[in-house]
Amino acid sequence: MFCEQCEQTASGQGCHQWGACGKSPEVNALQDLLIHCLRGLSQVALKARELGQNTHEADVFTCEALFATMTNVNFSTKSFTEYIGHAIALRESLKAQLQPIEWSDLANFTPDFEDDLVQQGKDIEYEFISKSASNVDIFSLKLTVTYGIKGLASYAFHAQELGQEDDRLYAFCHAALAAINRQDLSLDDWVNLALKVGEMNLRAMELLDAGNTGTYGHPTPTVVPLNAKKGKAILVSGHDLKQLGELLKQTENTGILVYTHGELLPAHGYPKLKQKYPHLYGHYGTAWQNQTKEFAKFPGPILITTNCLMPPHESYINKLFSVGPVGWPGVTHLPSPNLIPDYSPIVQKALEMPGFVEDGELRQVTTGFARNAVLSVAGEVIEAVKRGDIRHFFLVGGCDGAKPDRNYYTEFVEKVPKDCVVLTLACGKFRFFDKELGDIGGIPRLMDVGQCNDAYSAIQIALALANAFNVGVNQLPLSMILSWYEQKAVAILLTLLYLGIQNIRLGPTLPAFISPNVFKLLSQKYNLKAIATPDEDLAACLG
Ligand code: SF4
Ligand code: SF3
Repeated sequence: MFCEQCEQTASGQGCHQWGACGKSPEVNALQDLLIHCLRGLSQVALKARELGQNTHEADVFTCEALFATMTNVNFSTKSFTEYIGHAIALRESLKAQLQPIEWSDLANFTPDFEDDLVQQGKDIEYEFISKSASNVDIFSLKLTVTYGIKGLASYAFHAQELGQEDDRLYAFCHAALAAINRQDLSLDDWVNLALKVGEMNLRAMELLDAGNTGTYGHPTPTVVPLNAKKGKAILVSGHDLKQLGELLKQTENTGILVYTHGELLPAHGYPKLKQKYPHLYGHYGTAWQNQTKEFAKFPGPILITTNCLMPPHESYINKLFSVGPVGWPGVTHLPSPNLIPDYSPIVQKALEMPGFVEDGELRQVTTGFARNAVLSVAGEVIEAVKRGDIRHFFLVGGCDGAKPDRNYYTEFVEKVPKDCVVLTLACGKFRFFDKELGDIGGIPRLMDVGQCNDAYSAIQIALALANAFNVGVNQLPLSMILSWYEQKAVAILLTLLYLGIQNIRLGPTLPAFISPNVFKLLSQKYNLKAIATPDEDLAACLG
């Protein structure tokens, strides 16, 4: 197998024997086969779109299928076999609606479902690598585009669940997928395509922001209990607000309390989730890599809506449920007809399980500092900067992970001087989210902007500040200290580069799929750098 799409890739070079995430070579081969089939589907969908044919089913399916291939989402051979079958069926159904056309080999490729699909996936993977690897830099950019598209597709998938869609996004996903096999594009073309992924990802995050705020209201600063409350309980993990909202609706008046886990913490900031459903009680646990301990202890069923799912232990697998693109053999998957699963098996499980037998010691944290909340105090923030009370802003955001070198981010936040403000987002914040950093004249020194996709909100805050000070974003007293792990972070990084944001510090290690030349190019153009030590980086940012 060959996979180097995430930060924990084996030895920082690529997973070859078995995924460090727990992905088997079989699943990896089926994912590669699925991507290959999606490229063929993309060619046909592009043509169909050009001829005015409705491609909506193929559009949404492409996003979901790409999402399923992201790190820590789906580990089920059965699920990928079904996705492959569906990709071919959708492609053929689109073709059938068009006049006869001479299709390419890619658009005609159909795996032999009677034969070993895993071996066919391995053959496809070998062919792709051997055709592309002769030019290391172009290969690097092809992978960057592929991984960025996966992140973009995941956000587009969530946005459409909330009724927000843009045909340009779907058309771009198909165009980029169809381009991956092209041999005629130059290095510059590939760099531009990677930046285009960033541009389109900004649109995807904008749509998702519109979906989230349009459906659940603008987040407001909200105190969230971190302790347990006596009673039956359900835990919801992942990123999907729509599925959390549906589960809350279906658990109303059952007496069951619902807890968020991981990237769903910011859900508490949305008025139409927290205020509408008082049984959305609190947040349980920390970042994804601690789930094997945290899930084992949780006394109720657990719903996984997206990444990051780790290989479940036998001790708790039977209380896990998955929806959407998520899958693990042996975990109960709830089908989603019209995007809304029937959550009664989870309710039933919660009622059977003990729940929390006593209240835990009160601990809490505040979330909900999305763009509306921050910009509502923009005047005070600007005055505080002008008076010199606030010297600098740090956006310390991104993914968490198990490696000890991620302690950099905790140490960085601890060492941020008292006259500086830290904005944070995504699951990396769990290293420091409950630290009491105090405030500067009533403005909190640590503000949780939200999930990884709320990078959109952070961008809007930065643009508004730049506008207020009449400078460009790069001239603001703002430094971005980012941590990456999976492909959503790749998409967000490409968005920031597309926006021309300079001086980003990236860690804990640089992506294995970025070749030295491509990194050199990005550092020359954007001054993108690897993190050093918290002291060195702080000194450089404040200097
Ligand atoms: Fe390895 Fe990451 Fe790929 Fe998993 S997703 S196989 S850990 S590179
Ligand atoms: Fe975290 Fe997986 Fe990336 Fe949404 S939940 S940021 S790692």
